[in-house]
Amino acid sequence: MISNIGNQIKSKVSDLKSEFIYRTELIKYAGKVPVIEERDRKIVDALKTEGVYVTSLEELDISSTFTLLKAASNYLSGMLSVNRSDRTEKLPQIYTMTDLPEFSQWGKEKRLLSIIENYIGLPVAFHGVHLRKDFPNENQFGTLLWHKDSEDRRIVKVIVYLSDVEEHHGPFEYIPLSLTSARNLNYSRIYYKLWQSNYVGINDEQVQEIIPKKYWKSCPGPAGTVIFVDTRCTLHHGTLRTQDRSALFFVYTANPPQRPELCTQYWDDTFPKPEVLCKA
Ligand SMILES: O=C(O)CCC(=O)C(=O)O
Ligand SMILES: [Fe+2]
Repeated sequence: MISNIGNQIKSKVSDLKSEFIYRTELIKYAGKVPVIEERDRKIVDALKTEGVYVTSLEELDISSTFTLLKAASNYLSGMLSVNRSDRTEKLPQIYTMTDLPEFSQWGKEKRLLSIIENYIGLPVAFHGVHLRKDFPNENQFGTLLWHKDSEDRRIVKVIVYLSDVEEHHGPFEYIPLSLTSARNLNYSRIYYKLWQSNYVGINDEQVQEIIPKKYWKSCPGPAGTVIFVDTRCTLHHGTLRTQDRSALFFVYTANPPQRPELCTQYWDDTFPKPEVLCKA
């Protein structure tokens, strides 16, 4: 009992220490973030106020986009078109593309890194990229449940839709930061429910009790839609779908992140690598 309390105190002290170091680093680094173009400022501002910014590959105009899309469509054609598993919960098909230069070069484009560094406020780490196909499901589980990611204090995911995403393809959906920020009463109510779920996530009905559906923001869009989102601070999920959805997920945190052990999944063998996909 006493040793349990002792451990809790130790862990609290260590949390406070790491929070203090984080805040000090933020202040030290404040004047050192890279200069960004005026047109990119709105992405950083939206991440701070809304938690999300939706744009397109065309608007972003990154030079290696063509190479990225060509490689992505090549590998996509080798992925399952249907998930024939007998399970009632059809898991997404996820491939780790991080070792392939066509993917990682896009993810490491200086302009992208600068935008993300301005938002995170510290030197950033690009952890990797997943190519992901999500299948129809009838019930919410996994990332179909509302949740917050936990790799770091701020996490940026850049999601690129590779197919048109309408309501029935299950778009990414989120709740604007202002409705769940620490200053809002909803914050602790949501937090309590997430805690009760053991941080696995909560379903639509549970969220609706706190934040009416009319405030939820769904992000449908044609292939090439790009979503910048802080998945740590923003309550989010993928919506239930009746048709497949394909997308790329690029992942960034501060370097080093708060929980590096959770970031290895973006480059290690947690998910298969594309060698197993037959090239078209
Ligand atoms: O499937 C989605 O749209 C959301 C996935 C998700 O929760 C994430 O990448 O953090
Ligand atoms: Fe997530």
